[in-house]
This record gives sequence, structure tokens and C-alpha cells, in this order.
Amino acid sequence: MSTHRRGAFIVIEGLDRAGKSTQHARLCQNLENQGHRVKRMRFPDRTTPIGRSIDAYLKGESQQEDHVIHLLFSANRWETAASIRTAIEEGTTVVTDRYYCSGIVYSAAKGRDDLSLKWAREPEVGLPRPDLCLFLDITPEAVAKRGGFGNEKYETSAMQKRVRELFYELMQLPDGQEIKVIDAGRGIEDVERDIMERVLRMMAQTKMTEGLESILPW
Ligand code: ADP
Ligand code: 2DT
Ligand code: MG
Repeated sequence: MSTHRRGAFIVIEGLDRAGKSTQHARLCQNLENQGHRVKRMRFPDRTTPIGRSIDAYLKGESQQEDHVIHLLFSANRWETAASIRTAIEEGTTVVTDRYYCSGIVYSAAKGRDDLSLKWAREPEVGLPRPDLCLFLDITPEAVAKRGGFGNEKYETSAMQKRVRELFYELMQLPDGQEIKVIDAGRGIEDVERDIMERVLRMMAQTKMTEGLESILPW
């Protein structure tokens, strides 16, 4: 049996302004301070050609059919899949700001009969599966105190409300196994401490000598 230790794959998820980017930066720094090599990633990655079309769509500079933009978000993950696996195999811990849960719930939140949660999940099957997905949960009321919406596509209260409901629906399904709900309505340091505790617990419990899994079909 191999004794080679791989890196961990950690995802930070949640609603807009839940504090994902703030906590992503802090978690990466805290892991580095403890001696881990860390690769920081975010989705959408707006720097690639696919990412640039997503960026234009989110800013309202271009239109896309709902299934098309959904598949572009997924393709934007697939174009990084090999680099995630390589980093993890080399012992680097990968931490991403959003991943496929956002991909599934934001598209399904549009409420089309032909774009269900199940349909939205299909293109993600085969991607690297996270060891831990931290869902930063916050009520719409608490989030409203963090300043107004920006101008991007999904930043409306109706959309945010539906997205939160669908995150909870997703957690009841097999993908819920690695999702842990974090109360993101507390102070930044309290949330940071809670996240670090969960990450260290996961690292202690996961067999890091076994390879990373893939997202399985339902
Ligand atoms: P997200 O990436 O989830 O959209 P951000 O990390 O960008 O969220 O945070 C959104 C805003 O809320 C920023 O102005 C940030 O400084 C602030 N913020 C983040 N975490 C907290 C917190 N725990 N309490 C209060 N304000 C916060
Ligand atoms: P931020 O860059 O502010 O996190 O917002 N989204 C994201 C999708 O609709 N599908 C996806 O697959 C992903 C990763 C959520 C990005 C916006 O894009 C949405 C908010
Ligand atoms: Mg952010």
C-alpha cells in the first residue's frame, strides 16, 4: 500500500455576500501558516476564454440561452479538472471559492421545467469530488445588512431566496455527504475559527493515502 499523502480538496460555497471570498483568503493563509502547500482557485475563473464569456454574461454585456450558459460554467470547471488532480496528487491542498454546487443551484433556480436540479448536475459527473464542502449559510435579512446588491445577473432577492432553498434541497441528496453548514451570520473571526476546526477534523478523518474520488451519477 502507498504511504504517499495527497493534498485535500476543499470547497467554500454559499450565497452572494455570505463571506466566501473573505473566508477563502483566510483559510488559505491559515493552512499555509500550518505548513501546507495551497493552490487557490475560484469559479467562475473569469481569466480563460470560456471564463471571459461567462464574465460578459454576468455583467449583462452578452446574452446566452440558459442551458448554454450552464454548460459554459461546467466547461469552466472541466478545463481545470486535470490541474486540480495533479496538484492534489503532488500533495498540494486545493481550496476553491465556489464549485459545482453553485453551478447546479443557480441554474436550477431559474425555475425552468427543462432545467431541473438533476439535469443541471449531469455535466458535473466525473469532476474531482471535494473532501469537504463548507456551505456558508446566512439569512437574506442578515445579508442585506452587508450593503446593496451589485449589478450582476443573479443579484436579486428573489433569485437569492430560491438559491438558498435549492442549496438545502441538494444537501438532502447524496451530494450532501461532504457538505457542512457553517453559520456565516457571525463575526469574521468566529466563522474563520469554525471553518479551520472543520477542515482539521476532515484532514484527520480522511485517508489521504487514497486517491481523490470523482462526482458520481445519481
Ligand atoms: P462573498 O464572496 O460570499 O460574496 P465577501 O467575502 O466578498 O462575500 O463579503 C461580502 C461583504 O461582507 C464584504 O464587504 C465583506 O467585508 C463583508 N463580510 C464578510 N464576512 C463578514 C462577516 N462575517 N460579518 C460582516 N461582514 C462580513
Ligand atoms: P462570484 O464571482 O461573485 O462568486 O459570482 N455561478 C457560479 C453560476 O451560476 N454557476 C456556476 O457554476 C458558478 C461557479 C453564482 C459568480 C456568479 O456566478 C454564479 C454567482
Ligand atoms: Mg466572492
